[in-house]
Amino acid sequence: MRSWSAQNVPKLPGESIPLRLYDTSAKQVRQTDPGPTARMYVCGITPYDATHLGHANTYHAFDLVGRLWRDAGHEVHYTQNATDVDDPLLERAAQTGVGWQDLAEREIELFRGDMEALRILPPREYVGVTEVVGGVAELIAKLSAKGVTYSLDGDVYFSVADAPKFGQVSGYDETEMLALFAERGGDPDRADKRHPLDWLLWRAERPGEPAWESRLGKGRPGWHIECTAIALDNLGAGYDVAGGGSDLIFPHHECGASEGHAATGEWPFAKFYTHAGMVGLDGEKMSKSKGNLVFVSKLRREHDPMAVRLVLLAHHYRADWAYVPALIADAERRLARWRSAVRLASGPDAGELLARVRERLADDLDSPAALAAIDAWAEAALTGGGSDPDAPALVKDLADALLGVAL
Ligand code: 5CA
Ligand code: ZN
Repeated sequence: MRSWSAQNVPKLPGESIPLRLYDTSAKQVRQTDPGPTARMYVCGITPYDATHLGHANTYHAFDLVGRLWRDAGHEVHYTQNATDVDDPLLERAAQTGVGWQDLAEREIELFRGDMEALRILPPREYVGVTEVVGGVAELIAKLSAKGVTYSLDGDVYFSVADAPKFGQVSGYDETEMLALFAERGGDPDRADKRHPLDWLLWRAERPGEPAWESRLGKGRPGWHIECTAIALDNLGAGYDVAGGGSDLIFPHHECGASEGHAATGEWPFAKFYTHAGMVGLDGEKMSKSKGNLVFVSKLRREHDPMAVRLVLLAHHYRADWAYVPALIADAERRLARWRSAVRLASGPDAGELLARVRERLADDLDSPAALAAIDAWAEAALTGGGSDPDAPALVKDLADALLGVAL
């Protein structure tokens, strides 16, 4: 599918610092160690409702990862999917009387606009699952040939008993796994499964549901395998970062990691499994199914999109937080202060500020501390401190390149 447009990213002077990131699987912050080309896969939207602030928080976090790698001189190979056929999308389409393809297309287009407005750099490949059903079926056939799957009335399951690394991404115990599996699209209670946690790879055609001809017969892919197939196809095994929100730790990334391991023999399938926190409203996780959403499209119509971005930057990416309107008001004030400061003819030397922002972001994306450092520089500049004529332009460039904020 078409991705979205990229803005130019200014090149910054001086030395960058290697990025350290929290790896859910290792339960610690570790240094990323990409080659000349850093490879990242981030799980995309299921396009049945507009982009909410929670989605934006996740894509924003991984946008910072890409920006820091770029600043360190790496090429960034970034791939994202869109789950453009799945049960929730089909259900919403049926409820609203809109064709499921039209619904997906409309919401993906809105998502592209939201991402562009927030200046989130686009993936090199933006892949709809419906574009790659044949390839996903090939991967499932490969898993079957390795003896890790079984069929149930034409559906194909991955047998968790044949996943020796299962549990290593999430670190969850079986009770927790069973609860989350049921909550997040799994079917622990289906009769005749060998184990309640066996997960669906292929769903045979059902009356009234979309289905594709494939070497597995007519049907459609299960959820987790789509991301394994798309990542493998575009990035290859052992890629640097698999990303998403923390609701994807289990079962999605757990199952995907075992699929990748079974298919390629490589472990870990991704070097880092990194997760953004959940954004909520009124004390609950923001989700399409609960309907408690703050839409990016609405916020960015009513406020400067750069203020929306500053709301995200004001929270550490791994924190869970709740949206309240005071956040956008604070962000607008900050944006106005920064803009006034970079329009001055001079300011305090910004070399130290650049080093500080790089250092804070390289430490597991400590964006709140990076904002505080820029606040302090802006305050000093606006109160008449400093006489460096190059400083305002450098601050403008660093906010753009490292934080994606256009001043
Ligand atoms: N299509 C699948 C991934 S393959 C999916 O989870 N789609 S989604 O539309 O439900 O979510 C898209 C991305 O936003 C995922 O990375 C998810 O973890 C993240 N996300 C969803 N809700 C929130 C939230 N309330 N806060 C933060 N991130 C969220
Ligand atoms: Zn995914």
